[in-house]
Amino acid sequence: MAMGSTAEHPDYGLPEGYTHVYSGKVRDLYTTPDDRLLFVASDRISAFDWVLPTEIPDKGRILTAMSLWWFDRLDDIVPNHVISARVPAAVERRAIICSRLDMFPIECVARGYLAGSALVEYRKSLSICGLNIPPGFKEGQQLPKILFTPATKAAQGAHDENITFDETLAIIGQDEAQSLRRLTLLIYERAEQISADRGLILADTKLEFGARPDGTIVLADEVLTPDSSRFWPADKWEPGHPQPSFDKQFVRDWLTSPESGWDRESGEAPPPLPDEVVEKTRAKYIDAYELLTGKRFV
Ligand code: Q0T
Repeated sequence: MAMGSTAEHPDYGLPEGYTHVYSGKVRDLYTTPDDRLLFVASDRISAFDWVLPTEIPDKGRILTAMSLWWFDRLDDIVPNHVISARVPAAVERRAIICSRLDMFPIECVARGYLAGSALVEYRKSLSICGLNIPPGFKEGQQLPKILFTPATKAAQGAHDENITFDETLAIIGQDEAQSLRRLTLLIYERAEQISADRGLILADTKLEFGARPDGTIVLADEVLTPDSSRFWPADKWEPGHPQPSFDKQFVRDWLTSPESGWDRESGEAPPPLPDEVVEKTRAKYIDAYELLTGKRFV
């Protein structure tokens, strides 16, 4: 699984003085010798809540480049945690040096379209995170207004839990909750506009924020990548059914095909991906990067 010294986290062959602090499904965080953080985007890919046993070459580099591109386009709205893209050679172009923040324990999600957990909640309650939505909306349809739908970060393996704005207030306080909502909606609006200019619908996006010691709110994590956001080609958008995933559709289709021999309900780990699925998926990540940024991925 391309993991290193322990089964728990990868060892990229980083120099001495870099200490592993945390790993998510597809990202790894290390402290640096000068007390900053090294945020590494791995080539791991997840699907159906599993981290797959096969990596997608360059995925981490593509998503790092995309995230940096977006941070640049948002920095008049909110400062971000990026200090530098100069990182140890072992993680060249797939990592950033970032500042250590006190993270808010809230996943800040903005949604313009009905998909994912919002669709599930809407069908159950005609509401999302306590916000009422009129009946009759179809899967994938544009919502009557952009929603801030916060969630609490679940332990690894579990799903994030959607919460109401009042619950958010109770966790982080009124001022912080209002600031995070305002920033999340502003960022979504900016990113949606930029995406639309490139022929993409930004259906939703998940953001994470932290605070500096002086209280300044800072945008952290990785932003507006296909791992954190739903991008749909506008010309193929058709409400009423699930929209194909921009990046992971080949993976999902193969895993659920008889060819894979995998039963999603079995509880068994998924099998390795065939080379062709890996290559087509890599090409989709590159397409997304090039379409959005107008730059070639080298
Ligand atoms: C964090 C302090 O998914 C996460 O990390 C992926 C490896 C969530 N997470 C973020 C932090 C960050 C960031 N980003 C920061 N700048 N300062 N903590 C911790 N976990």
